[in-house]
Amino acid sequence: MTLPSIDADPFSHDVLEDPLPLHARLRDAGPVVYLTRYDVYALARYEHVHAVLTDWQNFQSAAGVGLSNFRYEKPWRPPSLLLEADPPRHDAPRAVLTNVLGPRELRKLRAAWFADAEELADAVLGAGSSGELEFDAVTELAEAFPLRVFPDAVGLPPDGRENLLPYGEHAFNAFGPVNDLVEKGLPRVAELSAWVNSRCQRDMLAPGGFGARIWAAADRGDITAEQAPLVVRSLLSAGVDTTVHGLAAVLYAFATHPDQWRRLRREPHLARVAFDEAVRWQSPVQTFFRTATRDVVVGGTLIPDGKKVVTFLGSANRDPRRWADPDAFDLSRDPSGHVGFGMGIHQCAGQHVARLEAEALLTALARRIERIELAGPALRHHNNTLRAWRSIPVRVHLA
Ligand code: QZP
Repeated sequence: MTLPSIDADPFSHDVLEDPLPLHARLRDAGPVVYLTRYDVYALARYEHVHAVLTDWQNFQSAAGVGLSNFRYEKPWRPPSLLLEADPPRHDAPRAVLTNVLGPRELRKLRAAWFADAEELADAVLGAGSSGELEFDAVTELAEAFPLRVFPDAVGLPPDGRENLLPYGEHAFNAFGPVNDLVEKGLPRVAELSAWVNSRCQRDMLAPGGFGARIWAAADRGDITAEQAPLVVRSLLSAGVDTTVHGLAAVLYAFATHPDQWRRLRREPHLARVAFDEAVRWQSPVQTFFRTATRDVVVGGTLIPDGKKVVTFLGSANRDPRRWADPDAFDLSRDPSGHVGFGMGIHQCAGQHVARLEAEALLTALARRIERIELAGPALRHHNNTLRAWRSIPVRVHLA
């Protein structure tokens, strides 16, 4: 079989505005498609995305999970001990973070985060009032809620928290090519990195938080004291923008699917399914790369040693070979098995945190809002990795 090749740019503004046509084209062209512009092998079908993500022996992360190949290029920051590492080096930091962000630890946060969501909902919607109002669901809810709960849970001091979103924004752009999106971030990289790195130190992190628990793991010898700040850095890199755009995705989904909102109001226990279905449907994290560690065959195609492959998570999550009616946002569906949180040994370590945030916020909103609809055009925010929103103007009718 000859390898289909395409010269499209997945990181062009056209595609970032609406990636779905490119996804369909890639899936239909074959199991593996060569992207001439970047000399990488694209996987866009569920079966092959899943296969590559669960095969860390043949597809390593230590050469970087963006376009840049660390075999040949110097990374923009010291590589992550989790994301950009393979077993065995990956395993101790991963075990520590999995434990710190695990269900057991999160049960302690649950009541506080539900109360925070109630407070935020009251502040945005006006306590006790009725009628209708309009606001931007991105700034007022999707950004406001994670910024209210997550930095406190990490144990960050109050100053400089406004740096978290711009740092994440650049980190996610930096997984793509050095295009205009990366270039516009460059002037602030040194300053933002210095701020983030300083906050990873032990004396910056309040007792009881995720950060202090990572340092406690270093005291126990589960990781070294040199590793601890980099594990904290993973929290600060991956923990904010992702949940902002995950929450934006589910709010957009409900604003455009009034029947599904009515169903959530009747059956509020569906909040968690709704969030996972929105992560499948929008895939806030769109692409991740791996590097072939040897000549390896996928879907009948040889991928040469050292070459980059790019997995299109958003495409796998709407592959009609895997999902019935993939473009529908549907609370009746079982979205489990989606690759929006990745798959395999690197699958999102913070997914329980993200789900808890979503459950708290949706529960508070479902109690108060009878109907939510778009009050104007929702605007995309272009990022090389994130499927993100700049603005989602909504009108809500209060219960
Ligand atoms: C970013 C890190 C969607 C993700 C890949 C997000 C992410 C995860 C980990 C790190 C950064 O460890 O720095």
